Amino acid sequence: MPTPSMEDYLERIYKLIEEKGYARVSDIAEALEVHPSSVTKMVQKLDKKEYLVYEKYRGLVLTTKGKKVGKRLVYRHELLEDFLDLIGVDHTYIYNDVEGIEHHLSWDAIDRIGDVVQYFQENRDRVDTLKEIQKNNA
Ligand SMILES: [Mn+2]
Repeated sequence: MPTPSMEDYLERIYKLIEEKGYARVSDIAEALEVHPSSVTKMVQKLDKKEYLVYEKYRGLVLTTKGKKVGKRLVYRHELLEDFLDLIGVDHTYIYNDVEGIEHHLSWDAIDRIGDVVQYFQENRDRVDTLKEIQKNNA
């Protein structure tokens, strides 16, 4: 099981590769707001754990295991953003809230939240009903 910090890196690397086709140490450092030397250290650790293959001058490539985990982590982040959005959380809080909770939920909880998101997405009247409750509670 990757640590929260490893998860942040894998999530970011997966997204960078998805968006740009590659992930350089400098890109990762910028995206995570950390020093490039920290990135190099973590990338070596992820290499040792077989999430990626890192060659100093050729960059890094996710392994099958790294891709699988990265994809799941990006999905988890996006699902939690959708969830907080659906339940009406102010957009200015959503990103930081997700960063705060994403590493601390079981995959069971993630899947159950997935059910709730589906429940609302399948019938937008349900969102209106929730908004009605929230209006009365405000
Ligand atoms: Mn995240």
